[in-house]
Amino acid sequence: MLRRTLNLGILAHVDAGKTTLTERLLYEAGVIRVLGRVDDGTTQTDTMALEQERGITIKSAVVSFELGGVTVNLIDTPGHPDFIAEVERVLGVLDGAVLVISAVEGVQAQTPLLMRALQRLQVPTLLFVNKTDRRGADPSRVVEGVRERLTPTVAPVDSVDEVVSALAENDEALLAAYVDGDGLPEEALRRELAAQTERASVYPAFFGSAKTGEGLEELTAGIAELLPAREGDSDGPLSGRVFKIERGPGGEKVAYVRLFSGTVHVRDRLGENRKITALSVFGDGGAVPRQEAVAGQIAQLWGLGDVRIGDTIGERPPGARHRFAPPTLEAVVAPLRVEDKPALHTALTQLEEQDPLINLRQGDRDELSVSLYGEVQKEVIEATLARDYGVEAEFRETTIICVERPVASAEAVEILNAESNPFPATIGLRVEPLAAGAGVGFETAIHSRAAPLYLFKTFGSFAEHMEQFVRKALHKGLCGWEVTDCLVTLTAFGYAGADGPPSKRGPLATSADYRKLTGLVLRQALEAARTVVCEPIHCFHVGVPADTLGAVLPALARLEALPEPPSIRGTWATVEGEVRAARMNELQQQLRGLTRGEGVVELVFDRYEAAR
Ligand SMILES: Nc1nc2c(ncn2[C@@H]2O[C@H](COP(=O)(O)OP(=O)(O)OP(=O)(O)O)[C@@H](O)[C@H]2O)c(=O)[nH]1
Ligand SMILES: [Mg+2]
Repeated sequence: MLRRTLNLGILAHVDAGKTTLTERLLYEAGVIRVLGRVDDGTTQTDTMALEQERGITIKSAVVSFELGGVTVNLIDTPGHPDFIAEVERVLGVLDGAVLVISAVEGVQAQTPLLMRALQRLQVPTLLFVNKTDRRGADPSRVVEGVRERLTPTVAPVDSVDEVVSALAENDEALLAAYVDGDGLPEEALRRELAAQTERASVYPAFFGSAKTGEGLEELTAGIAELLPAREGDSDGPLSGRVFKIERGPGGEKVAYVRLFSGTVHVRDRLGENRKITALSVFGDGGAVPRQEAVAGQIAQLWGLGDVRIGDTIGERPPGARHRFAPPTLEAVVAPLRVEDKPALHTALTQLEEQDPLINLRQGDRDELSVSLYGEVQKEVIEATLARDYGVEAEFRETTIICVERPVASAEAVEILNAESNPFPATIGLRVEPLAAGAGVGFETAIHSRAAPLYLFKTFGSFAEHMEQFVRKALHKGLCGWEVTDCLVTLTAFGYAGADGPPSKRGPLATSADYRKLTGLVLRQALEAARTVVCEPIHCFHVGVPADTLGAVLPALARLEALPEPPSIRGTWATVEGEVRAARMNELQQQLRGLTRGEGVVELVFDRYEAAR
């Protein structure tokens, strides 16, 4: 029998109460008899020892409960910005989301970032204003903040007028009917609310406390009525996405896959070195061993050898992907004992499978380095190496990762048989600067007949390979940094003997020839265009005891941070502004010293800017 599934992400700024809410939903659904607490390290989703000790979520985790004939897979995500990559991977597998906002703190640094991602991907989303039991909770002020900073179409469900006015933003006829007539029947209003929520054009808001359970009944009803549970096409072509990888107790790899279409069975082959040896499906409270998993479900698969996070199973799933800014820091990792070097390499390789953005690389002097979002992530990797792999390692000083942007447009061509061209092919590439933050685009301006079909079969596959070669070549720009924010166009292409009779053909270029020639030509184009090195700039939000402001503000000035005027509420002051990533570490350290350890700082990447 087929059941409908709702894959539901819980997202929020750090500490807003995602894990507590997840626990509460499981409790209300009868999956657990005793309510665990984050502060005691007893929740269902913060299961890693490190999560329990620190009281923060580090990895996304899946749990499941039944709600009116629908299997709801809840994905609890971390809120700390150092673990934003976990959120990024989860975004691609959701049918819906709950964005949690604290009723005391309101919209926080990470909230708009998450909301923008949900909006861009058009994920149907409910807002949950949590912690209404706490002193200082002010739900209507929070709704105002949401309206100003997140979306004008927030619909607080406890106010019919506000719901109607949010719905009317997208449907004027509705407002007319409401104002002219005797109001709308509640049933019609609910249907319209569900329809607009599914289109992500309106965002219903609920209020309550994950801690006390207040308001949970309404939220649960909202999840059941307003979010779209799906019944996928299990007879369709296989299509799924790997969004999480973990190691089982015996060190074996477990891949979490969301299936969008089709069915997988135990013993299915999903490619070379990839035979499913066992699988579990989320449902009935947790992951249950099964023989098959179908469209809509989340399954754990064993036996997929070299699988990596983000991999596609079968056909590429529908929908766009969202990428947050990549890590802006890097650090060299070295073992304390020299003989641990191979073990360190193995351990980091495994951690990279679970988090490719750490981008493990071996430097000039055989040093291993990784990319990082921040200090907490660094501490977590260090602790994981020691605990799970028995490798004591230390991180050298953290440095920033810059990018390069082309300054002007330029084109370069290497013609077949020219003296400067060691490869039996012709390639021309044009590089044009794009707006900051646009990323890399690739186009081909050549005729499809020019493609070397002896190698790539179709024009599409040829273009895909050329794009890969270009992207690879862009990894290292003129100053050694990744080149970004540019459009690269393939303007000329040819290979030996493309036109002549077979007997007259010279050596045919190999795939490796095309790759190397792409690198050569791209470099020439970049040299002509010139590049500028850009460094990461972060927004900071600092909270300090008001009596320390006199020391904090001059310190910010010394760090070249650009603070806005502080705002003071009672004994607490907050300051926002910008700081170069290169000075983030000092900012965090100095703040601790200047505020008796009470100061808190949040940093969110904002943009790259020409380095000074
Ligand atoms: N008073 C009150 N406290 C809450 C509520 N929800 C969560 N908390 C507390 O807030 C703190 C953070 O809760 P978590 O559930 O860990 O928050 P989180 O969003 O999962 O945090 P991260 O996963 O680290 O981003 C804990 O001390 C909780 O006990 C609530 O509704 N009321
Ligand atoms: Mg949590």
